[in-house]
Amino acid sequence: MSLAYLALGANLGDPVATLAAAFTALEQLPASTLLRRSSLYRTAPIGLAAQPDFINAAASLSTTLMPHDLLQALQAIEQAFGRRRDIHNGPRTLDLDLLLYDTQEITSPQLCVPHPRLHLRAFVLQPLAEIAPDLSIPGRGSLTAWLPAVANQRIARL
Ligand code: PH2
Ligand code: MG
Ligand code: MG
Repeated sequence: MSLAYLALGANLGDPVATLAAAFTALEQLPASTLLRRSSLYRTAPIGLAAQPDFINAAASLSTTLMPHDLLQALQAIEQAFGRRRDIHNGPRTLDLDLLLYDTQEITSPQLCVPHPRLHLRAFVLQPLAEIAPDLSIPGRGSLTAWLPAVANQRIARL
């Protein structure tokens, strides 16, 4: 069994309903158990400012899926929610990112774990800290140590 952490995000359509439905889809992943889900957070868009606020959340999963198989399963859920080819950092109906997989460091064309920007984003750090306050990020140290650096990024728990 491995322990994986995921980020959920949406800013098109009805993002609150989408994230609720996405959690249900995560509960139904094969060979996996959804362990924890964070609250939902309304967050300022990062990267491309001229788009709606995002709703973000985090989840933890115990799974026997290998990282690339888990990634494929997450992408299948994104597709089922109508995800189209994206503008980089642009608006999306549902984004499911694999943040961490045990303590593995993975760099492949499809997948980078830990997610290379997770420690720079309040919309990832804060939901993650809610469900795993003692988490450490391989190569980057304690999760909560990164929170002060993103205190200027707008985020509000719903
Ligand atoms: N996702 C992005 C780019 N910018 N900003 C917020 N607030 N939340 C996101 O999930 C997000 C973003 C690309 O995946
Ligand atoms: Mg993504
Ligand atoms: Mg993303």
